[in-house]
Amino acid sequence: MAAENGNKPRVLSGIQPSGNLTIGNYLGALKQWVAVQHDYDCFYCVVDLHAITVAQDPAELRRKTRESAAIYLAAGIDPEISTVFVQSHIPAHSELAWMLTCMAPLGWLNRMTQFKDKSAKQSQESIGAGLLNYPSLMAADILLYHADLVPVGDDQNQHLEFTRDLAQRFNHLYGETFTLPSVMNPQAGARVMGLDNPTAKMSKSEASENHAVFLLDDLARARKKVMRAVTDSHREIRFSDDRERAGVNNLLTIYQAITGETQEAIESGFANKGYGDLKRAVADCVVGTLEPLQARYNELMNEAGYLDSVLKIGREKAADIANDTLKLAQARMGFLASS
Ligand code: ATP
Ligand code: LTN
Repeated sequence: MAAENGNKPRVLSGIQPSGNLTIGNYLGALKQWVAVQHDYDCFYCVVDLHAITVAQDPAELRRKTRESAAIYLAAGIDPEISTVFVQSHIPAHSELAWMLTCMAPLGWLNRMTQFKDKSAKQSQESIGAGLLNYPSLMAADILLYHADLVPVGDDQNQHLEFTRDLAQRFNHLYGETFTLPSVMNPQAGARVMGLDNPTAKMSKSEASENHAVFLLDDLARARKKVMRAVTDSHREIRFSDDRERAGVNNLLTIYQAITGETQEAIESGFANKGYGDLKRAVADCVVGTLEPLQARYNELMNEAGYLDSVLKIGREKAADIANDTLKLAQARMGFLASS
């Protein structure tokens, strides 16, 4: 069952409103979302149901949910072209997630590296079962819309494999129902590393001060974070898989993801230059990305009612599709239709 608007294949993706969005979220996800929106029928949601897999303060969650939606628009998502909505506004996500949870083998869930990483940071008694079941909810998000493509950073590739496997299992057991989605990773920036610890993925939930540049960071602060990034004791500026050189590689990757230049052009541009020059160049292009985004963000937030009206239109459009798919899946699974 292919999803089409005109003849455009469909795209779906989401970001958790679990903190301040980072340049990792921007380069791994948002930037691709903006780039594909004219060529695909795009659905972008703020995945608040995913955010509660770790404890959230209610007032803060509400605030971050609006803030995240506004950042999508400020980054260049055009709500006239793309559908922007909040996951919890559409109950079908939770309903299909439960059906999929019941079919998801524990063995598959236990193998998810995101679950292993996040659960290792908490005691068994404090980990909610939602953290383990997280991928079934993500599968529901994607399958409800018959998405063909899912633009994400590469940390999500395993969840995409899981989604395909689960969709295949459902189709096999109950008949062709879901489209099998493919993952879409950016060429550069699929995994931006922490500035203070370049062997760990940059994450919005990491508390240390110089770990991440946030999209709404004050520009001077963003610059300072880049200038303080961990490097190494070598001198040569080149891309490298060497763990010891991960800091410089990360700075070069951020530069490449923002400028779109080839690795060869970047390396020759930095020949005979020092790490200070590299950091200044990266800081300039990071600030150059943040500045217009923040200006649009402030405008949007000052326009009373605008964001809420975008989310309402998005909800209506998304709900129509999601409810149809849910009904079909329920019928296939054997639920009695309500009269
Ligand atoms: P959290 O720390 O709360 O788990 P996160 O910062 O890892 O969150 P998510 O909301 O889980 O962010 O991810 C949203 C999108 O951003 C996903 O597509 C994910 O792959 C991408 N993403 C997140 N961090 C990075 C990163 N460091 N580099 C590239 N892409 C990233
Ligand atoms: N699990 C994703 C966020 C997410 C998502 C989705 C991404 C939830 N549902 C559907 C793509 C499609 C993450 O980045 N942690």
